[in-house]
Amino acid sequence: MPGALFLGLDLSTQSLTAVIIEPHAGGVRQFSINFDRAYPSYGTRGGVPPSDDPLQVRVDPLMWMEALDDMLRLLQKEGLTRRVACMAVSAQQHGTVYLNHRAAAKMNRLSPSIGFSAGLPDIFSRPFCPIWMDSSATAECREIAAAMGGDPALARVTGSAATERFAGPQIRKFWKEKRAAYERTVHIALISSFITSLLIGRFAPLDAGDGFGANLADVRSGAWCQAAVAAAAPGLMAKLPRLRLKDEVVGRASPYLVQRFGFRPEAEVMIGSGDNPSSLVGLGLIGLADVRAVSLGTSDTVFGYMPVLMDLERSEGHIFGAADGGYMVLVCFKNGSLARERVKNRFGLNWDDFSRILRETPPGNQGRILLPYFLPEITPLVLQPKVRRFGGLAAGDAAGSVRAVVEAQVMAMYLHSGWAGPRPRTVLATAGGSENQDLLAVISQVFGAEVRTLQVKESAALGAAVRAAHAELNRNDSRVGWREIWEQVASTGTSRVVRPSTEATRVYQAPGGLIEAYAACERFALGKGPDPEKAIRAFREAFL
Ligand code: XUL
Repeated sequence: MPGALFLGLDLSTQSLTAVIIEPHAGGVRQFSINFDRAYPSYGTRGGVPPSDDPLQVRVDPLMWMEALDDMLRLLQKEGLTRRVACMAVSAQQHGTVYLNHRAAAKMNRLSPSIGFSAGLPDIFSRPFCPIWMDSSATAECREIAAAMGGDPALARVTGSAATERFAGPQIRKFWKEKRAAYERTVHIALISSFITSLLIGRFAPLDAGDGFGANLADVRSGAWCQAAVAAAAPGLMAKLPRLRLKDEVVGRASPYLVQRFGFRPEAEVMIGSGDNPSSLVGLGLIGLADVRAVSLGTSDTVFGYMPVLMDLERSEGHIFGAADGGYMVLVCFKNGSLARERVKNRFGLNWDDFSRILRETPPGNQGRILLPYFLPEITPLVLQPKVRRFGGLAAGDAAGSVRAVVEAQVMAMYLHSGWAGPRPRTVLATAGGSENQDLLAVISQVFGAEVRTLQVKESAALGAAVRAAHAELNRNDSRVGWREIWEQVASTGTSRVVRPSTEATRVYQAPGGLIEAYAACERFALGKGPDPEKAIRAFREAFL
């Protein structure tokens, strides 16, 4: 179809973003809806409703459905929907959506005169969906790990040790606490397969990019693991979506999409995926094992492509599927942009002040260290939020705190991604925080690597659009490679390159450097090591 467009929709924690690409013509169009601003009646802050229990983070799926409706309307108004040849969903990972016996039929026969949320208010067996920020399933993690012979054994099979935010432990908690509602559940989707289901009007399968992040699948065979599924909850296998190892088209635009928003009935829908696996595509990393990505969004993540499945017995980090049937490695930090924002707001700064401070303060922060656990942390696992200061960092020291929060985040990325393969020479930075050149400078100094950003910052939505284009351009077995398609449609160019400084990197990485002192602070906070002040003194003696 001449002038065909490819649509990527990314439902993240705080917003819904659409990216539209037109191969050959070049150019990317982008639209975004921020949940807090657009839907005040849900009372969200940063996309989630406030909760008395910091471990519980649950979101009303009707808000996501309102946003989907509004976004598709907007695209229709712009005259874009009728030109879409294929579309794909990317979504925040791990969140589970619980659907009842009415869901399939109602999705299928939704009247085009009303929106998703007004037409489908009663398809849920659980009104709120636990999302990736929920850390409340620790007891269930322990039970599942025990049933599977311990965390190393579970990680060898499913790619991850038992993880609070993953579907297996979350579903187990639901089964334990709300048995009748669990019995009423006929289908448990992840958010990516749920939104895809809304587009095709029936339950969609789940891809391995998102599906492996559940503690339920066997990452070698690519199928649900009977033992892990049984360890989560009885009768669960029948409620799970079909799992698919690589990208594939899962259906066409539903009659609802055609009539309400003007999509063509032939418009195809690609399998959905998580935001990180989608970013892997959007950054052009499929097939490249020596580049790592750092995504600076609500969560901070470090991830990269992994061609061959390697040693899986770890207690941290994850292995997910990649769009080409290969694998990706990922480490996730919950105290990402929200922690940077807390420090900025606490001192009444704006982002320009924040950047200026990063520029004007020395690498190593003169040995002042902060552990930024404003929220419960995922890596390392810290369930009780608590900000700790070391090396004489005063609570009222604005400049010291700005540098300390960023250094802590980046040193944690460095320390906890060492298992994921050789250290990268290039890091691609993406998502909101990658706009900040001075934050990129810290990444480049700590990693001792060149940091690049691409012009399009929304790599997850872009990746979804590229996945849609890949499906269309590979119709009739034409075998157009991922890299080729990415270069055609998405490589709108590097916007920035930050090169490391050997001297600054030495401050972090040399023996006795700040990374060692930071690691000592972490061990101390986790109850696994002595008071770190000695390590900090040693750092000061060597580097100040
Ligand atoms: C990854 C993770 C987060 C969410 C954020 O494992 O939990 O990065 O995907 O949207």
